[in-house]
Amino acid sequence: MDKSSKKYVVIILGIFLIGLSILLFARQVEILSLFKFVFIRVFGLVISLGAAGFFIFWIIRKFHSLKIAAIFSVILVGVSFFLFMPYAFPERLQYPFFLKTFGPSDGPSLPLKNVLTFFLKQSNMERVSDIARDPNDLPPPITRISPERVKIELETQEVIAEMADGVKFNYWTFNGTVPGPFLRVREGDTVDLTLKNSASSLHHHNIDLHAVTGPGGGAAVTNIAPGESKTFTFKAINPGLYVYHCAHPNVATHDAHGMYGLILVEPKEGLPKVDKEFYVMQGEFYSTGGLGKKGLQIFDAQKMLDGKPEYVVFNGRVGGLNSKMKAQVGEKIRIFVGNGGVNFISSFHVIGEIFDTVYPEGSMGGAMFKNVQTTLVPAGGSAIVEFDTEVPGKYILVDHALSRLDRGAWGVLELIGEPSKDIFDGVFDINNKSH
Ligand SMILES: [Cu+2]
Repeated sequence: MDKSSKKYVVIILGIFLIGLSILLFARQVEILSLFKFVFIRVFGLVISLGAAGFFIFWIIRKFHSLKIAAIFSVILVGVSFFLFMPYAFPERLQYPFFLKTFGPSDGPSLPLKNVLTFFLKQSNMERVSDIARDPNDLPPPITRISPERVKIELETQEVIAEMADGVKFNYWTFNGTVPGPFLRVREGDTVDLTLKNSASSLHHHNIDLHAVTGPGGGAAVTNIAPGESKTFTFKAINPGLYVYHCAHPNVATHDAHGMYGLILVEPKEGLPKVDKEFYVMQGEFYSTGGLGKKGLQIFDAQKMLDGKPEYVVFNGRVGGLNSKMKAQVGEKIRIFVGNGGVNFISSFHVIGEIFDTVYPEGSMGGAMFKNVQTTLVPAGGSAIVEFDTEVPGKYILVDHALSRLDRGAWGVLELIGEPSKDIFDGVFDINNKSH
């Protein structure tokens, strides 16, 4: 190898090593990992075309003039770029790049401008210490006997909070928690709902309440840019437990960031009295980093399309219900259960309890189920379960598609009181911490 050939080899090797170092570094820094797909493709393209051009130039130069060799090389590189560049660069500046989908509206890509703004401003973005809505946080039963005009105000907020220890997510929320507030109205009420989008948001939002009869469940008339607010009015004509969620395109992307909650339309005659009510909502979260990967996680649209969440949790985070659900033995319990999805159906079950009554799919006025072990909560649906409590101890709420426990889909209800040895008697294994 002559001296000039050695020089070229060193230059090409150098470029290769620099590229490799950037790639390895990019894996550690989230913002750079956004560009790894583009970077790999463009880097590969430039290297291969450059090498091909140089090779053709070298071959032709051996038998022809410098001028002909140069012209042929430029033609080759030009034609190659013409053919390959449309595939190497994204059509629109969206993240993730190259994602092609066929929904009724925009796909799950996020505007690249918002992604970059997020990373530039994320240090100033609001931090929420506990993203989980307290399962005890719901309004008391409605006691009035006539319909009224009710005002509801909600604010869409984009925040950063922990999914698990050290695992951070950019949540999009109603009022800064997942799920959003539990809304409670009476059948026949007329509701003026005002939705405000926080000025610090990076995305448009809206609200679709399944309790609404009308276009988009309200979504069609509540699209709001950051800083805007809109009001619309609906009459709650059907009793039931309904999901509300953001339905701004891409709907699945907004829901998979945590934008959902429940609205109860109590029947005219009210619900039977219970001693304690809880508010629990399941949801899935899709991150590029695998289960348990620490740091600020990037939303993974491909995993969402594939239905492969990293986290399946109750009330927005791993352990979102823990140490919060307590009742006395003898109390009658009602749990309002919702499922924000976006892909899974929940097989809701409380280990060690039997649901005395289930309002299947949150329906009211029809047949109720009695003595149920596990009930289905569809994506974008609900269920109400009621049960008497007889035996003290820890009762674990699960999605009985049990591998989801390891992704976070469990919570603990603690019953405090005197043992009822006629119903349950035995010696606990002191090494087993699950009771
Ligand atoms: Cu939204």
